[in-house]
Amino acid sequence: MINLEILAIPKDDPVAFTFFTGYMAMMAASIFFFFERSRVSDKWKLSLLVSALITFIAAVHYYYMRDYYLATGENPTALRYIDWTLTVPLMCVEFYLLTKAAGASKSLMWKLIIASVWMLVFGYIGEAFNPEGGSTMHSVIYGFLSTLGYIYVLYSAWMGEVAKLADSSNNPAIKKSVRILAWFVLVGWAIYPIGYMCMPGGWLNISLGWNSSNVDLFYNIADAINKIGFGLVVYSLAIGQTHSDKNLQTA
Ligand SMILES: *C/C=C(C)/C=C/C=C(C)/C=C/C1=C(C)CCCC1(C)C
Repeated sequence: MINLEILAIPKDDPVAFTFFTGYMAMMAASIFFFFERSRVSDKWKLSLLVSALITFIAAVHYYYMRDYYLATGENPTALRYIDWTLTVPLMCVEFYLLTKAAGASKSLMWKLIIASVWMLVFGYIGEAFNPEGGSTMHSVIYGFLSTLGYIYVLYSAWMGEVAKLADSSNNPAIKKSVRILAWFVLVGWAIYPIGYMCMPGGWLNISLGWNSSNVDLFYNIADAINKIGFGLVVYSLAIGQTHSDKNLQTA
C-alpha cells in the first residue's frame, strides 16, 4: 500500500514545509547558475559551476531528507551530514577560486577543506552519537571541538590568509565579494550551532526547551541562505567582472 503520509506536506508542519521549499529553491538555483555560466567570461565559469554543484548536491539531499522526515518524523542526521561534507568544502573552494588570481595556493584550499571537514566530523559525532535522552557533556565536548574548525575558516575569511589575499588583489570587486562571503560565514553559518544546541542535551534544549524538531528548521533556513546566497555573491561578481573586462576591450 502507498503511504500517503509521505506524499502530502502537512500544512501545520513548518519543518516539512521548509524541506519542500528548500528542495525547490536549491533546484531552481542550480539551474540558474548552470545556465548563467554561458554569460560570464571563461575565467569565471568554474566558480559558477561550483555554485551550481553546491545547490544541486543540496537539492538531491533535500529530496531524500524530506521523504525521510515525512516517513519517520525524525531528523535525517546522516543525510544532512553527507550533504554538508560535500557542499561545505565546495564553499571553501569558492574562497580559493576568488583569491586565486591574487596568488592563493592549493595549500590554502586544503587547509580550509580540512578545517571544514573537522568541523563536520565532530558535529556529526556530537549529534548522532549522543546517548538516548541527550548528554550535555557529550554535546558540549563535540560542539566545542567542532567550533575550532569553524573558527579557523572564520578567521581565515576575516583576518587570515583569505582576507589578506583579497586585500592584495587590488581588485575592489573581489575584496568586496570576499567580505560579503565572510559575513555569510560569521552570521549565516552561526545559525547551525544554534540548531545543534536545540538537540537533547544541548544548551538551548536545556535552557529554553527548544527541541530536535527545531534543529531541522534552523538547518533548512540556514542552508537556503548560505548555499544560494554564496552562489549569488559569486554570480554577481562574475557578471560584473565580465562586463568590466568587455568595456576595457572596447575602450
Ligand atoms: C551548506 C551547509 C553549511 C554552510 C553548513 C555549515 C555548518 C556549520 C557551520 C556547522 C557548525 C557546527 C558548529 C560550529 C558546532 C556544532 C556542530 C555544528 C556542526 C552544527
